[in-house]
Amino acid sequence: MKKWTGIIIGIFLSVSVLGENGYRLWLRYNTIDNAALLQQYRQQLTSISCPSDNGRLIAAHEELQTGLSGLLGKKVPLQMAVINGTIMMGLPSHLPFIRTLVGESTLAGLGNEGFIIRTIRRDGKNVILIAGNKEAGVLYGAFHFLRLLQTHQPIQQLNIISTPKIQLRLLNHWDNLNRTVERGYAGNSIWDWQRLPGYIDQRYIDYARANASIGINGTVLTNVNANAMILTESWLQKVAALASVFRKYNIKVYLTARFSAPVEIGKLKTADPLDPEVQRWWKEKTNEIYRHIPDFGGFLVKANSEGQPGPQNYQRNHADGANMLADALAPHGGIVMWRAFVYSNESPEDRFKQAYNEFKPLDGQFRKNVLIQVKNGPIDFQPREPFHPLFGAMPKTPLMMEYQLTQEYMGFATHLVYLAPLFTEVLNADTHSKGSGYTVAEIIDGSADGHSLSGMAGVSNIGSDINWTGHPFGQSNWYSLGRLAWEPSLAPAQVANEWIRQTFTNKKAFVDTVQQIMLASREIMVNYMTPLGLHHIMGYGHHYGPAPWYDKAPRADWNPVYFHKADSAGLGFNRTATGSNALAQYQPAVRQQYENINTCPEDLLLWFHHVPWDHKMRSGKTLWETLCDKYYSGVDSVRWMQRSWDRMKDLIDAERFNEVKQLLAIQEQEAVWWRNACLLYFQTFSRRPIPAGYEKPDKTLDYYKALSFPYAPH
Ligand code: GCV
Repeated sequence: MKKWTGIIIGIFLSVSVLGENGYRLWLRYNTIDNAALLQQYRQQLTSISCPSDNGRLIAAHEELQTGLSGLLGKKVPLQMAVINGTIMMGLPSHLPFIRTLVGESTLAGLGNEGFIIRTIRRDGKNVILIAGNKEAGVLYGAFHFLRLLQTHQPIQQLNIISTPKIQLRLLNHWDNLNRTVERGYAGNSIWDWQRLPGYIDQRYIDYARANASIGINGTVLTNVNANAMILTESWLQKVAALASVFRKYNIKVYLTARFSAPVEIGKLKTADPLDPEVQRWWKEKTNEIYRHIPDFGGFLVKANSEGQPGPQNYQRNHADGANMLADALAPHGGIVMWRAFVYSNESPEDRFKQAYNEFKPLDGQFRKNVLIQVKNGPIDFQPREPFHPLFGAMPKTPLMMEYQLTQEYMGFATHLVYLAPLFTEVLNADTHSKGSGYTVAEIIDGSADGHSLSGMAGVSNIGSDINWTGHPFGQSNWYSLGRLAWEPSLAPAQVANEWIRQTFTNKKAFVDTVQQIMLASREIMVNYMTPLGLHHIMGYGHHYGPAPWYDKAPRADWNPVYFHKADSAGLGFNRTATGSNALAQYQPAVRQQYENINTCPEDLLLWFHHVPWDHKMRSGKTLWETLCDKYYSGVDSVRWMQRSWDRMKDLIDAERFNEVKQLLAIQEQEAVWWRNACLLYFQTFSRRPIPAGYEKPDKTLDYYKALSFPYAPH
């Protein structure tokens, strides 16, 4: 009773006093506001039973009870150790009839994390069964069932089987030990290291619930620009405290391993991966970690990239480094995620090509418990990138996907940009590997090459802001990562639809309009920032706003001018055989399509070609005219988003309506800034007018060049 009162008070407080501050994410569980549906659900769902009081099912039945009680607006009793509820949850070991009902092979197919939700007849009444082979499956089934109710789906005759396509579904936090977050735009790190391990913030539990609800089963707590201190005894105690909160929700903890840790905290003279002392140090360190965290997941490593230490400091290669760590982790079942985001300070080679050049020759040389973590595109999380050429090029090595949820290059936590269309554009790309053609999704889910290890990670956009992600719509990108890692074939429209219904409301006028805004938002952002395949033309260091003119960075490939190559002849980076020949890294069918200026998709054109200003695009207009059209259409479309959002005023709470309204107004100003700054700058090369009929930039290029942002977050 006491606990129940607490929940009621919690719900009351968050709705009435705090209002809709976004803290509850997509797990709001407000009482269903459709009277007929509410009555139907209430009649059907009168009790939950769990045949075992096995503590490992506790998260599932707690969530189901909290969720149902909120959604139905009345307490739904939970009965332990009986089997007569209208919802029954459990494992075949508790409910032996599941074996015959579902069949052994279907059950086996569920693996450790899959679930079934099925309407069955028992004792003359309909019962909804939520079952899995293992506790994790029941947990995911409970969340799935709650999603059905939150999105107002019929539940009379359920027959759902679901298993994740990708094994490791992770968030990567770029969180530092001093609680700053690299490229974080939503406040400080949520890990309160100072007060850990003694103080368990409610946020950790809610973070775990949110992740479990979308199938995320691992979290890398620390920045890839790593600090070795996290591997010391007192910090491992803090990590262990977090791990014990997350365990109940099937979430494993991973850490970033600083390659030079044996020197920095181990007092060794070297970190050479072939040195026996170094190998022993990592083995002992790993054993120590497992003493603290018996189900520790493993290490994520950024090595020999952007100044980070790595095996190349000792004339060894990435496989030598990864394998040394893999050997230390293997006895415990841990894995290494070794990042392919490498490019060297010294190399004059097109940065696009460097990861492929370093990793492709190592295919087949990594231990079984190593995955190579590859960013979705070859440069760095730009608004649009072609798929990374490593996908499909390393058949003997499991490659995992790295997306970026935090919007480093996409307007920070200020711009409304729904990223699922970007994610699926890459997943659905045909790599043409092995001739017959496999999509990127089939490479990373392991099916193309028969790998059992598979993974997808998103660089987290989470911080201490009350709504977690800064922009209320940033939550949708966290949500999408989980949903698409579970099932990469989900359509962005479906993911958006269910997120909107759970996060805001099921009202059709709202759902339809906001879904349209979300689905269009990524292309709109591409249009006002980097249309037609422009890339990496943002402000130096902080990456805020446009600076296509910038050429003062200490290294060439940090300068926008390196990437757009504007001159009086045209615009874009020639990566065909007459240029850097990066296209040779793709399979022939991809290369042929992209290297022909007439068959290259126009939205990737300037990634691969230096295109004359008067080049006729497929519309019959010139490159310059089309560039102008795109930039102007981007701004116009932000104004369309604003008008559409304004119509939503009476359909949702005032708090979130106003937040988004204000953010859209800034987005509009910044879109104008991007458009004007970029067109005025490129115009100095094209020497052509902005077509008649378009509003003229109201500021000069010099004005834009003089803007400075010393305190922009980065
Ligand atoms: C964590 C980009 C970002 C860096 C980031 C790096 C990486 O360069 O700007 O902040 O470092 O990518 O992914 O390692």
